[in-house]
Amino acid sequence: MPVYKPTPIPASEITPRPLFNDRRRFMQIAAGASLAALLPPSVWAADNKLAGVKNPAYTVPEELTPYKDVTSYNNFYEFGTGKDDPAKNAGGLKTRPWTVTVEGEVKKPQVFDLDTLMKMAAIEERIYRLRCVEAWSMVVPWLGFSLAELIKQVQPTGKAKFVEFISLNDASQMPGQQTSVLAWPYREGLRIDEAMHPLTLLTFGLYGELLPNQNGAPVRVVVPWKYGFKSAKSIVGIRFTEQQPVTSWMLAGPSEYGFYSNVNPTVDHARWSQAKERRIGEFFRRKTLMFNGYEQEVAALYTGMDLKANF
Ligand SMILES: Nc1nc2c(c(=O)[nH]1)N[C@H]1C(S)=C(S)[C@@H](COP(=O)(O)O)O[C@H]1N2
Ligand SMILES: [Mo]
Repeated sequence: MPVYKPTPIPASEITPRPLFNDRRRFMQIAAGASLAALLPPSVWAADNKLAGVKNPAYTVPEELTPYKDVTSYNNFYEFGTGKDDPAKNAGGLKTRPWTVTVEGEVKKPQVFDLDTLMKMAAIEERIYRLRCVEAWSMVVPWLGFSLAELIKQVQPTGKAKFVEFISLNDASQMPGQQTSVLAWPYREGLRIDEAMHPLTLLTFGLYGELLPNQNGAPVRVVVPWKYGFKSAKSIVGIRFTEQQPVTSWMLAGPSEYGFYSNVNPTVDHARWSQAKERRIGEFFRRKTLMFNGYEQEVAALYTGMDLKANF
């Protein structure tokens, strides 16, 4: 499977981190003053901003999780297993140039470069809950468009029953890949109707800017009714298959991480209850909602299915 191995990148080519990662905080500091006037042109050009039109159909009534928490408390095992490892270790990830290879059971297989991909449809801002299998959750203003836009363009064949997502495999940039804590590359998958569901977001940014590396730059999926690990980061491949893909987490713990992994307060994880969760920044735990609160939208995908057996 050498297809996704990128050419090694010399350290000299690694883009420096932008000077102002926390744009909101900077705006507060600059309150009243014109931001552009305060910044030399080179710094302004290095800004990672990404515009998205708010889509009022996709929002939740809860408060947003602060930017600082969204970008400093992460799971991204390619950069280490600690929650603060991705923010510490992902700074050097080279996210341009970047391509996503779309292949398998499609009439129009294609290698998209990132810029082409980002222009495929209008970027929207959607506020989604994301709940980790470890019973914490966040509310994040993501930027992207429905993955369905891409799927329609490549035209799946009649045999395409599943979609597999393959993350970057490059131990020279991803120190966590020097250990075998997971089977690399990180692989995830969805049934094709789940992948086509309008909620499934091909995601390029959050909080008005391009994805920080620790959140899966330059492109990831966000599947808000499933446990967080289904939302694969730093994707380089999307493959359409007839057979259900075997994911990295299924290999790591077949009894603990199923293919579906829908958020479900009535089906416990093998080692802990899933009935409640802690919203990052809150003290009291809240009840976990069926399908993470997206029951109205997605329950029909699972009509007649035993969700205990298909965990
Ligand atoms: N490639 C890759 N994608 C990944 C992971 C990972 O380790 N590697 N972790 C997953 C898990 S367990 C969660 S909860 C979410 C976290 O996304 P966030 O850091 O943007 O909140 O990313 C998911 N995507
Ligand atoms: Mo997670």
